[in-house]
Amino acid sequence: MLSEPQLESLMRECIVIARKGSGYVSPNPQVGAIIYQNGAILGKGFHTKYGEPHAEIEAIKSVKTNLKGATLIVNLEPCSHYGKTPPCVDEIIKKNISNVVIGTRDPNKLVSGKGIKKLQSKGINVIEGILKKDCLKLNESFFKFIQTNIPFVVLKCAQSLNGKIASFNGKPKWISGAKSRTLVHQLRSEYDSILVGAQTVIKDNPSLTVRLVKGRNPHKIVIDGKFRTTLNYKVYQQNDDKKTYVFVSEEAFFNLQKKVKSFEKEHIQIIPIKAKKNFRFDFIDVLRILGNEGIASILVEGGADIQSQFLEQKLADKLLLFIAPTFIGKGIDTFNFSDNSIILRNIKLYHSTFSLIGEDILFETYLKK
Ligand code: AOF
Ligand code: ZN
Repeated sequence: MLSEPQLESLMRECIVIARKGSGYVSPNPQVGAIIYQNGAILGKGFHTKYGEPHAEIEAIKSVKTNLKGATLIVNLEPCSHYGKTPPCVDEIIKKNISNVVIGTRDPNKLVSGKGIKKLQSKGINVIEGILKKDCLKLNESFFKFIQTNIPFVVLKCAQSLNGKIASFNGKPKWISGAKSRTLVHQLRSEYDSILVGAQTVIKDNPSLTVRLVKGRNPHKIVIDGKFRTTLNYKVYQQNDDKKTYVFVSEEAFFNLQKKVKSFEKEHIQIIPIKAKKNFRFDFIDVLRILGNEGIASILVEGGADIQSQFLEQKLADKLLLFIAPTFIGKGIDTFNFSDNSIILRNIKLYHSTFSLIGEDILFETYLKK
């Protein structure tokens, strides 16, 4: 049998090939599979697109020789259910594969543990937990969404050294460097959707599309309690089959029916939400609706009010804070909390890391629920 470092190295490669499906497989997980025998990799495959064959099937298809005695390495437990495709375990058994090495169990109730049990019942040797942490991180959106039907929420902010996202005067300007901007476009191409507030649409007029890297566009979501935005903004230019949702207060929805109709004519979905004070929402209502739409992940790109509300309402899963080596004069703070305690004890962070992206610092952290 393969040694632990060998298994880890093969699993690392599974993760690399799994990522090729990023942006196309959601709400399914990213999965990569490798077939190994007699000291060599015989074949590889990954889940390429939602509804298409699973990684294991692609890997098996890529090998023309007999697989008796071979080892299959895969970052997620092979499925045992009939979904859009038949069970992977049946194909593994049929091909007489002897060993299956797994990164993590599949949290999908239809599969969890059952895939492993079925393989073992046929005498297949199963090893699980190889690079478990990395495999969990690879599919963090899927893991949350399949268990809760609530999308995985990532807050992305770019600020100066003195904690500002923009100055009071002057045109909107990129604060972070070129490398960070490219990375943000990469993230847009990976997450299912991007969310911004009306204030950001009006002030910055962003397109919220993917331009700096090759990849598909995300769905667009605008939070606009008073329904102030108009069709002229770039965010409402439709250039592919991706959807645009605008969440407005029930009050604005009923008072501005003509405007609602004009948006709907452009295939933009206007969704009324019961608002609280100052036209603010309980974001869980928004997340539930988006979850039912099959949106598994959201990249929140601003502004300060929206980001702060996600944190205060404990609905963010992860924060990506880009810090550029620059100072901005009097301006808008990155966060604008309503709570005025010295320390917001309600917001708890874990797994914080720092990295350098060009000249910027990227602070990445997770939020405890
Ligand atoms: C695997 N390998 O490559 C993937 C798996 O509707 P289906 O048939 O595509 O099934 C989707 C479910 O299958 C998904 O929720 C997850 O539990 C599992 N995904 N499993 O063995 C794969 N993508
Ligand atoms: Zn499968």
